[in-house]
Amino acid sequence: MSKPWDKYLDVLPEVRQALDQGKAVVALESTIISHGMPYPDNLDCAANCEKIVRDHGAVPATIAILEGRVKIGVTRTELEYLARAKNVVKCSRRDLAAVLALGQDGATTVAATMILADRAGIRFFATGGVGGVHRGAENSMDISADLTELQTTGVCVVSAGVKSILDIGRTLEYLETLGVPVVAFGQNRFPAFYTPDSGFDAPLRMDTAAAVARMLKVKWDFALHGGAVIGNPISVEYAVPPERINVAIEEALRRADTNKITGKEITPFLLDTVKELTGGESLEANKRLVYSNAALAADIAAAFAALG
Ligand code: PSU
Ligand code: MN
Repeated sequence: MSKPWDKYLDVLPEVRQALDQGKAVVALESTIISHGMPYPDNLDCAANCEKIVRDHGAVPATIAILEGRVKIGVTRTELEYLARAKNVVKCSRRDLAAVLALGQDGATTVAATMILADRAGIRFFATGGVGGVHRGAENSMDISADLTELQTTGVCVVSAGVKSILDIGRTLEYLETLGVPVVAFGQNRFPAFYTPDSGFDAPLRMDTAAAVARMLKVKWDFALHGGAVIGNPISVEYAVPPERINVAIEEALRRADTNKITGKEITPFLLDTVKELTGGESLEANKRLVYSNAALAADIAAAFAALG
């Protein structure tokens, strides 16, 4: 049965077929391409993610908006465009309708990618890190719309935890209030993006993709709508040593403050500044952790599909 949003979606044939046949599909976001990494690392990372999802038995669907059309899956040409273009709007929930109505290009955040994945019938999604409660949010009120999206939209988000540029303790508290399951994969601690240990215990621990898939099956069978955060720790060989990353983050936060960077600009600014301050080490870590998340999301999607 057709839905009112179907007319805005262009679903790649391969993705359409996989969805119709109940096969595993993994959504990938595009803010990380247009605003999270420089060219050509962004293109390299996005293309490798698609390959890794395939190698793990699922079909990748990179989600973005091009000239007001929602792309559920992009072609190589479209991916290259997203990686190079300068005027792609960072698009979260509040921006979606305007970007579509105005016929603009939009790179979708975790929140917006979740919405579009959900409308297309995709339940699993891999990213780098979810947005969260920013440090100093008690004054700035800067809390990512990713968190409230997780409360309502039924998509499982596999991330490397919450970036340590954020207030991780408050982010976990907020997710508890919203009723979002937060799982550390294979360890007790919730991971912190560039490093495997945030210093906070995760509320849940699971050790297999099948266990995560079973939890989501029960959650959604029970009409407990909304998503889940799976925190997949970066492997130690690719992690940035905590001393180094923390110094860089403190300095990046100072520069953001001095330059009065706020709102949607702050996360891209911090990522770029941390990259510069670590001599590119944080970018390499970012790519590696996304690859690991793409693999795990595909494993979970495949395990979920096998539940029937
Ligand atoms: N993960 C990365 N790099 C990124 C992001 C995630 O490795 O750039 C993006 C996601 O799109 C996420 C966004 O939704 O950062 C958070 O932005 P904000 O803090 O403005 O909500
Ligand atoms: Mn914000």
